[in-house]
Amino acid sequence: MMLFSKTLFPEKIKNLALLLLIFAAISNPATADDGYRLWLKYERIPNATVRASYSKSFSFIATSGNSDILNNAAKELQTGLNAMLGRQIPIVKTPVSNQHGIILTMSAIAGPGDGYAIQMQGANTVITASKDAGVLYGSFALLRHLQQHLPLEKAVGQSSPKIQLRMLNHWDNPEGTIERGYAGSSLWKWYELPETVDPRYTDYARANASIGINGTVVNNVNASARFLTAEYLPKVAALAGVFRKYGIKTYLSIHFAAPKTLGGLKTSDPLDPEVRKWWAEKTKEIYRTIPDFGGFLVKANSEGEPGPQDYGRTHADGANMLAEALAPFNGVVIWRAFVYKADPAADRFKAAYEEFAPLDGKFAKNVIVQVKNGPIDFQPREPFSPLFGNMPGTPLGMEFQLTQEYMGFATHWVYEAPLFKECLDADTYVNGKGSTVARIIDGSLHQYPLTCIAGVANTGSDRNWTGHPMAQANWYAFGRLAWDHTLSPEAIAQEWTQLTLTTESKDVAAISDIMLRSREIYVNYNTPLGLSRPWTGSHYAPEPWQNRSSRPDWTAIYYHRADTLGLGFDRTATGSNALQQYRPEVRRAWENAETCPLPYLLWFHHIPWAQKLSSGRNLWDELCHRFYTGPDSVLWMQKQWAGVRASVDPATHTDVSGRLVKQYNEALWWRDAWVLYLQTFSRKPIPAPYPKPGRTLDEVKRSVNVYLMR
Ligand code: GCV
Repeated sequence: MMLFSKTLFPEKIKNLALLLLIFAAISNPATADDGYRLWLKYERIPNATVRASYSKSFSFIATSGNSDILNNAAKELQTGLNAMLGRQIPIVKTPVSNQHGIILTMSAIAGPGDGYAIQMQGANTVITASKDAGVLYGSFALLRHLQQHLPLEKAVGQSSPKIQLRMLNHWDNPEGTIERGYAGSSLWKWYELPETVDPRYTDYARANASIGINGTVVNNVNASARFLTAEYLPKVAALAGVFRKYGIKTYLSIHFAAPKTLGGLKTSDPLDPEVRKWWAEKTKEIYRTIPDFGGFLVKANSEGEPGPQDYGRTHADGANMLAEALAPFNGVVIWRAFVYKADPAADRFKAAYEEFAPLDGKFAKNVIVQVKNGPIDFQPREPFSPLFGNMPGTPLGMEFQLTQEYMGFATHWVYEAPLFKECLDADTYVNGKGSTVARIIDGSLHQYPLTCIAGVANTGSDRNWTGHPMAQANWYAFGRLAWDHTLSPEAIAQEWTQLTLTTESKDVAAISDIMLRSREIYVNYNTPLGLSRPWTGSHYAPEPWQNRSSRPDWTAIYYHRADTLGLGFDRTATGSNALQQYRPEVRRAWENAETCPLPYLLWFHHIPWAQKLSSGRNLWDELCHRFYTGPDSVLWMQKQWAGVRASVDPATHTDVSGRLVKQYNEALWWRDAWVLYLQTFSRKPIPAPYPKPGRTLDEVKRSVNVYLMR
């Protein structure tokens, strides 16, 4: 097709239009931004004074050591500084006299593990750490500082991670799909590996190292035994070869029944000597292939996965068998506590505690029990898991979910740092006031010898890594909080925005404002007041009416318990008594329906429709208020986002604007589904000033059915 037809555009106008197009393209180089560079953009610093002051300080990068990690630290500084300052800065072995530069050096510093110190010695900037990985983290910290155009002297300081193992868990399958992945297919090209090593793996490692992540589990917890084969281990080794140069260890999820399915044994019983031998041999083989292999992540006796209970053994028996095989190599077992039996009379909320709390102290030294933040499954809001605080003799690791399985996939903009932080700051009261979840998982409360935090990755093969451009912030925030859980979601949002979108201060404030409110907005139209799981298989389309499944806890009605009297799950002493699993101080805060904070109300109480809440509204009116405020707030997000158009890359701006339009339509979909369905029980009118939904319940159900069609 011709761009300009002759009849419509006379020659002169055509030339003028072409000139304008070319001018637009030249003056707007930012259109080239496809999100691939994440927060490592290193844009040229626009302010000449700032540039000049940095330039004076950075004439060279000196590194005397010679490890891959140190070399990568120097290389990253060079790449970043060259781009930000618009000049070439050499990497040298010894500092250049009469010039100012960066010196990377290793020497013992105070503080644990991977920490670093940034100091000014004379006019040189010195990054020191006990380990080369610390120097790498310090280098990224300096680059982060400079990307925000902050005064160099303010970079001085020391920082150490509060948690030892800071990991991503990938739910990636051997055929390239990702369970609950919304950003394309797996990053790992298993078919091409090990011969072809995609340069993207290096960028993945850089991104992780830049936020302090030091471990990655490359395959799904619903694990294929294939990863343990002689065919796959070299593929995993090729990835590990890239990651280790950035201080990242590689781990595998294992299939507990592998001795049978892969090894041809008659059993996978963890107490069987042949089975133990099989794992010991397999582990040796793994370490021969990947000498710094991190260990195993295990989902056992959960959602159909095999495990020790298949043989009448306990989780501890299973974990300890693997721990024994890994111990000679300093490997660890990360054993998941995400379990719930198919007991129709049980409250799924209580399941993990019931199975694991009695096993406290029975796990081997190199086992960590990994607990999801809440007792059910990564809902938009959950109370903290009651396991935190109840296993003082067993290192408990945290599992957060970055991929938005229950939070609108890659369509809805939900900044998750407030969710992470809400859980980390929750007080378990296990050793009195101030016994926060954060202090449990960082080991300071129970002196755990091993500490771990994991995020279920939201990355995929999409060019921008995370599908929704703003979901990059969740990966970023996870890493930053894993390093230092005292950081505020606000500080992280501002930092990420400056690194990724714009340094224009009023727009940084506007974007951070959207981010900070986004999770609550989503909760309002999706699961307000402590509702949960109003969906089935899709984990996306609203189905609060869904009442049929092979087991009751896979229906929506199991969770919300709507009836003509009211709504919510009674977990007090008159109901399932799940509250009993918490300390009295926590219980007291939640057990009284009059005083229970509204965000948790329906998690713990069945509330009559007409009951007056602390907000002054009755339950029905409060629900409607939230369901209607949710979509209205998405309109606010749209408006706020439109206001930052001038300072955000146009392609990113357009992309996010489009997603916000869809988010609004789907927020209305959610609102209408819930309100119309619950109205069949409450039999109350939609309160003023809100309009009645413009569709019937049947129409919403039909639209959901269409969504669910294969
Ligand atoms: C990997 C939820 C998800 C599953 C996931 C499981 C788990 O049930 O829907 O896809 O399986 O959690 O965490 O093991």
